[in-house]
Amino acid sequence: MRERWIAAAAGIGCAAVAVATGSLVALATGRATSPVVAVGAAVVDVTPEPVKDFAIRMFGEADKAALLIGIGVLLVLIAAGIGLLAQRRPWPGYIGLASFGLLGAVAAWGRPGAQWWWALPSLVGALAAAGALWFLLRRPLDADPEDSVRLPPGRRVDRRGVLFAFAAAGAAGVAGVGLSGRDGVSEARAAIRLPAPASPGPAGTGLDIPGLTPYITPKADFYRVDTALVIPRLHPEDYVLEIGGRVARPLRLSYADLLDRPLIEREITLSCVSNQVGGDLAGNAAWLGVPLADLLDEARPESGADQVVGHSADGWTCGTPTAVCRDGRDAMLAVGMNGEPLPLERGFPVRMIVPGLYGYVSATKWLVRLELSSFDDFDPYWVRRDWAAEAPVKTFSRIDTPKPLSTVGGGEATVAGVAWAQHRGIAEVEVRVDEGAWQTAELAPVVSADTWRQWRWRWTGITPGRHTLQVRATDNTGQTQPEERVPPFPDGATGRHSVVITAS
Ligand SMILES: Nc1nc2c(c(=O)[nH]1)N[C@H]1C(S)=C(S)[C@@H](COP(=O)(O)O)O[C@H]1N2
Ligand SMILES: [Mo]
Repeated sequence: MRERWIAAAAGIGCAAVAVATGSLVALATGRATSPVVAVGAAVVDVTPEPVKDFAIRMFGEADKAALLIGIGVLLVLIAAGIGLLAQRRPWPGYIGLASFGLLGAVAAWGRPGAQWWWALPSLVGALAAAGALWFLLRRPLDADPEDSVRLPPGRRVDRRGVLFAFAAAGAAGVAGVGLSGRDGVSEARAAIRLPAPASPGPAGTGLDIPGLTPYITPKADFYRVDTALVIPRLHPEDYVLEIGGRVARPLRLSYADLLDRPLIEREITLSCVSNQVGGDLAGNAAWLGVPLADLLDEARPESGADQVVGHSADGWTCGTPTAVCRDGRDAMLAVGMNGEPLPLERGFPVRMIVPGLYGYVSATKWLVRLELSSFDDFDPYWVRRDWAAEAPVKTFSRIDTPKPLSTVGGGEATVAGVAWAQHRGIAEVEVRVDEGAWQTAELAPVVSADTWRQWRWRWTGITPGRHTLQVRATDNTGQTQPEERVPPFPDGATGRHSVVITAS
């Protein structure tokens, strides 16, 4: 029994050496990703839509951590199996480790924009693990026989050797942590002084009601949705944005070139197509950036180039109608959010923002290339997974307070929430209690049609018992939110949010 534990631990020790060495090599080479992350990213890309949807609902923003932990657990189990195999004969152990290395290498090669050397972390990691296994199998016979696994050809694996393998993996891990902070990206971001906008936007103010979503979303509370298992770290000094494809005049702009241009600052609400009725995948921020229409005018798109494809540094892609980018709305390449340089997880140094469209068709983070193409010629990441190619935001309204299933006392309450219909604007919000008549809510002032609007309604004469509050919004084109509930797939949810409370 005890021999088996040592053999399993030996396998896990070899895998630890592989992962730590592979991650170290990845960090040393710069752009290549660590083997576990490469495999994780490949899993994300091939996971069928319903499973991904389930994972997001189940784990929320912890979905990436859950995936990496899942891969880690699987890795430990397989490694333990390899250790047990090697206990009988060494070569199945070596074959197991080699298969691991190949899996990682193939996953890394499959990444968009992969170079041949992206396979190096996995291959070097597998070699290191094989070295560790060889070392474990050749431990001398004079080790404490109590703690050793006797092997048929007269060799043994002992506990000291296994501990040594873990120590080696730990050392490589510590070296990796040391290297990972060294790319200078965080320091470079902290040193950036953003220029004042040439065109500052009007600043909205919000209602201040306990439980109501604030008008401007602080960065820490802003929802985050992306496929990046590790956040791309782009150094602003090396940063180059290419504008190419079907244009008469391709452009190349550095980060400094972008900051040198006249910047606009606008409050714009961004929302995700995956948002459910009543959900919180939306946020409102002051974005500072370069007007996209000016850049497109300079690049001169060909007449048939009806799609602007945004390419992220990690290979994710996004398609926006060229006409929408040039119709006068504040589409921009954002460099700032709420008065500071874009946070790393928001797409530092440059992301796209287009008011009125869901994030997956407009808001490329870690933007490195804009490619003029056509909807006929190119399907971006989510469109390849059957989401709609064009996705203007649908009108939403949400009750933030009172909270579902809460108790309100005293016969009176303030009902409040937010509503959004970016670029059309919210004209009216109405609330009703149970099946009663719709009551008009008071709206907070807004600066443009591109932000959400807070609203409140004073509920008086509440009778004791259970009540259902329901909300609906009407946009500035006169369309009222439909009652019919449709799920987010493929172009955004509809339906009215309601909240059940108890009055005492
Ligand atoms: N590079 C990259 N950009 C991306 C995504 C992504 O997966 N990768 N997701 C998009 C989606 S679906 C949304 S809703 C917004 C979310 O932006 P946020 O994370 O800053 O809120 O980013 C968009 N930009
Ligand atoms: Mo999204």
